[in-house]
Amino acid sequence: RFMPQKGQATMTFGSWLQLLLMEGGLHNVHHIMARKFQQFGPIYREKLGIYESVNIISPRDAATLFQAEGTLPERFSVPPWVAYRDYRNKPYGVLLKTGEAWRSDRLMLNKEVLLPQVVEGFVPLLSEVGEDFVRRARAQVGKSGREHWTADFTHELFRFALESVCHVLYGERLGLLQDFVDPEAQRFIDAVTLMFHTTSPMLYVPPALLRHLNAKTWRDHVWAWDAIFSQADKCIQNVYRDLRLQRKSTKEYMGILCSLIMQDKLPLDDIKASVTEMMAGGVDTTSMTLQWAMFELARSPGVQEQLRAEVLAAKREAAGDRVKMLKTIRLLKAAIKETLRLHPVAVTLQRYTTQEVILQDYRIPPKTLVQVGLYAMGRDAEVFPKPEQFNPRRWLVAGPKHFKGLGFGFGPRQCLGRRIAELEMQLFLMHILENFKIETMRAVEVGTKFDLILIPDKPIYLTLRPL
Ligand code: HEM
Ligand code: 2DC
Repeated sequence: RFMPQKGQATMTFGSWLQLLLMEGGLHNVHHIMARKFQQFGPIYREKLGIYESVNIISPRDAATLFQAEGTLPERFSVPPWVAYRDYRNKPYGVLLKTGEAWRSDRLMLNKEVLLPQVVEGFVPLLSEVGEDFVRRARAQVGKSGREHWTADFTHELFRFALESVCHVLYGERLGLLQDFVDPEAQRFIDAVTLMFHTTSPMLYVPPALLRHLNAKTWRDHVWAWDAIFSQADKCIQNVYRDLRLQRKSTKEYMGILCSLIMQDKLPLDDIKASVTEMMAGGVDTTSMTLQWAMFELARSPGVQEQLRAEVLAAKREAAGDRVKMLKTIRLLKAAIKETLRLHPVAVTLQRYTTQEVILQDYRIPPKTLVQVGLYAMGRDAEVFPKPEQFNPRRWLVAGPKHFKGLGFGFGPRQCLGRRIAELEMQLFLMHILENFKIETMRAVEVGTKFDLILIPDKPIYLTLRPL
């Protein structure tokens, strides 16, 4: 049998436009998809504008898909991102490259950002930023004249995330956790948010068409990428100059960019393109995940206490050695997985099949776009019993977890920043749990909004109370 008759959700251009214009439809891609899985079952076909895809939800089907992906996996290439680079004649980094060009860049980058021995060197850099966040939070408590700090932490976490990723990329501090924030760095943060925000309305418009639109969304999108590229370029030039003038001391770790330049195995333009992507990719992703993690911990004080006990015990045993501590905090790691289950950054993972793949009793031909409904999977009761419960322990008990923890994707094309993101989040939560109780107003329900990445649909107010 070719594709399911029962599970068809074909969309005409008209009905797709309608979906976009429908109030909130644009921001509800994840809910719409979850509903379609309920309606049509675990495999259905859909057409969005000119793009056609087969959508799947089960970990077993995801396993089959990824096991057949080969050495040059390709995901859906976000059209406005491609259109911008072609419009401005900017080089692609690993995010948008394909084929052998992607592979050779990616293999070089892997050695500098994913290799365990190298990644261990990020620990002091990221831990330092976490400590500074704690220091800042204490100062805010002092200023408030009360015994706590209550706020919407979105912007604080954006700055924390950019400070963190820049510390490992450039080996330098930007000072974003001080009272005075460099307006250029702030502009970069705002540009990344605007870039994501303006991507979603143009997501299924063919790139060739996009530029001819001259719509406000496209102009804003171009403004945002221009700001991202120019700011990243300044940071890169600074490091390059310091390196040439031998202002960098070769004793300590000098950052990912320095290592890449000194290796001299990638052309500088390719290094720049991928470093720019990492700088931009390192802001909204980890910060939103941390915000959700704190929200869930605030709503589950019992779990929060268990995590704190684990962290404090680890600290005692490791005598404060963060590398050692990171090896024993299993529940904290599970809590981050659990956060990404309920609140994934990516609504789906996608792959183009290269060979025929058989999923259940459906035959999927080569060159088909297949999407794994990550958000829907995380909330499917058949995959995760009592899915509404935030229960990190579910990741630690016996039972199959095969292809269930896919928050960073899978295989050779998985998230390049995965280890940076994980360490950054683990260290941040360690420092917070050691110093503060996290609280929230229990009554407020917060939903999810699709803004290219998934984000909270309203501000989350959190309270940090010194222990
Ligand atoms: C790709 C998630 C943080 C840079 C991806 C993908 C996912 C993802 C799902 C697609 C993977 C696939 O197709 O299999 C996340 C999550 C993050 C995070 C959940 C944090 C909570 C970061 C950070 C950086 C980054 C901090 C930069 C340092 C990238 C890049 C790619 C990517 C460059 C494209 C890789 C390629 O195509 O070869 N990420 N990400 N991400 N991510 Fe992340
Ligand atoms: C968006 O239908 C919805 O990690 C689309 O750090 C399919 C799709 C394709 C690629 C996904 C994207 C979605 C969400 C954002 C992701 C992206 C791949 C990488 C990117 C998941 C699910 C992200 C946020 C990167 C971004 C780096 C960029 C700022 C240079």
